[in-house]
This record gives sequence, C-alpha cells and structure tokens, in this order.
Amino acid sequence: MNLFDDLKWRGLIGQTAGENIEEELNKGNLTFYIGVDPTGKSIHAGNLLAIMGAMRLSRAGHHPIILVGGATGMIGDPSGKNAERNLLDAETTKDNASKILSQLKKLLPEATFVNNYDWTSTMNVITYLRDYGKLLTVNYMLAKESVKKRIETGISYTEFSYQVLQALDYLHLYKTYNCRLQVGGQDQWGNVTSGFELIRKQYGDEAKVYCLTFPLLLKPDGTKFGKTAGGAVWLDPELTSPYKFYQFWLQVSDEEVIQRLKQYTFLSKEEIEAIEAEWNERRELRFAQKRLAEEVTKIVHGEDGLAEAKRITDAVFNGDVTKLSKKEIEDAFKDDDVKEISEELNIVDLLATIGLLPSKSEARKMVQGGGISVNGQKVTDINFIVKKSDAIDGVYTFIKKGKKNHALVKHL
Ligand code: 629
Repeated sequence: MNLFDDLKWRGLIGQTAGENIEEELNKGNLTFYIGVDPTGKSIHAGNLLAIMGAMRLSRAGHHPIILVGGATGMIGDPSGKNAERNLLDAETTKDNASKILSQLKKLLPEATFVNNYDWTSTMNVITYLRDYGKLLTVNYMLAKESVKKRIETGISYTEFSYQVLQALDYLHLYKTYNCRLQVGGQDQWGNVTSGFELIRKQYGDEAKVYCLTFPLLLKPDGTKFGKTAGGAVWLDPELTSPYKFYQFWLQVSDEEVIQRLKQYTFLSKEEIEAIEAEWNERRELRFAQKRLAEEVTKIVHGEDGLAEAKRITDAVFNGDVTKLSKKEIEDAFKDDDVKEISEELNIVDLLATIGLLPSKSEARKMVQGGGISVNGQKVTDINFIVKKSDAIDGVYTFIKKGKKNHALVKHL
C-alpha cells in the first residue's frame, strides 16, 4: 500500500494544503518537519501520535527535521488553549528542551535536529516587522481558530504573535533545508498554514510547499486520549513507569482498540486484520489490547522496558508480588491508593479496615472460603495476624481478593 493510502486507512489524514500532496507523499524524498515546544519535561501519549506520524513519513523515505521550540516555548502557543499561558523562564525551557530532545532522538535517530532559539533570538525587531510582518495581515491572523476563540476573553499580543514565529520557522527551514512539508496534530493547522502562507508570499505560489495534520481522536466519551485519573501518560519512565505505560494501553476499550492499533503501531493492515479476527473470537481475552500494549511499550521503552512491564503485570495479576522489589511495588502502585496502617491486625479486621470487604462478617466468610491471599499465600485462618515483620522489605503487604481485586497495605 502506498503511504497516502496507508495513512488514510489508519485515519491519520486530517487536513492538507498544497497541490498534489498525495503524489508528493507517495514519491518520497521530501524534507519535512514537526515542532515540539519544551513546555513540559516529557512527551506524552497524545503527542506521540504526531511523532509516530513523522516516523511513518521517515520510514516511507522522507527526511525528518525535528524542531525543538526553544524560542516558541518561551512565548506560548494559544492553539487548543482557552486561557493565557504562564510564561516559562529560559532555564526551565532549556532544561525541558534537553529532556525532550533525548526522547525524540531515541524515536527518530535519523532526523536532523534544530532549535528555533538559534534563529529567533537573534532576529532584529525592525527586520521582524518590516520584512515579515508586512507579509501576514492581521485580518488573516485573526481568522485563526486559536485567536478567534479568544477574542471575547482576551489574548495577549505575545500569544497572538505566536503563529508568526512558527511561520518564520517554516520559512527558515524552507530556505535552509529545502523543507517543503510541515506536519503536526490537528490543533496545529492554523500555525502550520501561517508558514505556508508566509513562504508563498515571499516566493510566490510556485513554491511547492505542503501542510499535513494528523487528526487527534477523542475517546468515545469525548475526553482527550492519553490521560488517566493520575494525569497524562508520559514517555519519561520516571514520570510514568513502563508498567503503568503498558497498563494504560491494556485498558483501551473494545470500541477503540482497533483504531489505536492503526494509529499507534507500525503493524501492517494484514497484521492488524489478523489480530482483529483473533480478538473477535473471544474479546474477553483482550488479545488486541495485549498486542497494542506490547507494540507501543516496545516502541517507547524497548524490549527491556516491555519485559519489565510484563513481569510486573504477571506478578500483580497472576502470581506473587513478593518476587518484586520495594521500588517495583512503589512504581506499580504509584497512582493507586495505598492503605496505610500503623497497628498489626488480624486478617478479618484488616480486610474491613482497608475496605476490601464491606464488613467483618463478609471478610470472615471470604477468608474461610479461601478467597484471600496475603503476599501470595492463601490465608484461611481468621485469626491470622498480618505482621509488619512479614511484609515485603518490611513495608508492603499485598492482599488479593479473588482473581481480580487487590490492595496494597503500607505498614507505618
Ligand atoms: C515551532 C513550534 C514550530 C512548529 C511547531 C511548534 C510547536 C507547536 C506545538 N506543538 C504541541 C506541543 O509542542 O505547540 N506550536 O506540545 C504538540 N506537538 C505535537 C503535535 C500536537 C501539538 O508537539 O503536533 O498536535 C499534539 O499532538 O499540540 O516551528
């Protein structure tokens, strides 16, 4: 399948600009770019879609430039935001930029990396206003979604100008690298086309430049994909452990899973169709979710990260958490509520105290019925004392109720 049809099949073609973009994409050999602002310490699952879009273009024979927005990160993109952003200082931006850069280098080692601070910080204000400001009208800029929706509530001149900086980047990369395509998520459409406009104002309509955005699909309930109760799903293993990352993909709903396989893996149409067929035989086995989680975790955390995620998953859901270290347990349960206790209780009192069972009598029944295990050992004696000295690393006791429910007790 050619690149354009593949992107279309995956639902990754949002909006496009430029004549015959389909042909150009299928031909290969275009230099293109995507920008990321260092407004946070890490890329997250939401951004990953567009980054993987860039990886797809690269694999199809185009040449990626990754721009880190050292300058734009200090201004603040109003796209997709309802209110003015807080300004980040130079040091935070720089620190974020180096972290994001090393993540991107792992995903796209073949790319050329640039930072717009290099050409933006040295630009003279007279040049900015005379040479470039004249090429974009305020009327054009006001018509952008990112600006329009802030007209009532207000937008600073700073954020209003953001699109000009991004446009200047595209122009700069066009001149310097013959970069002729900018890609980004759907929210970037306004900024991406400002650059397209600026290049064509300067070089005429013959300039063969293009824009492509990837649609950001929402979850069935209308909320953004890539967030959990604990917040965003980050690529940085310090912020979201490979185990939690893997779990996030494992929990994708049946409604969405095939779509996410198309968007977030490099599996072919044939492979995805085969997965879908197998999954459809017994959806409750979550075969498609498992393949999705494996593929994305491997892309982001490598084989080692995937192995770690699977080992912890196995210990938590099927086996024995005593095989895990204190750090792995803390990692695995970081966003869950860990029940803290300061006294040694018998199993029945403990189960009721931490709320794993609604009452002592139900707790007693459950223990006697063989439904409870403590640190991987079945406990049927209702007088069993859960001791701190028996805890994993002297801190954690893992209690399992039936097959699916569990609680982690932290001894104070
Ligand atoms: C200068 C800065 C450029 C080109 C792009 C940029 C960054 C851009 C932006 N992008 C988002 C970000 O950095 O803000 N103005 O968080 C984010 N992007 C990935 C996708 C996105 C977008 O990194 O494009 O749509 C999220 O999926 O929001 O010359």
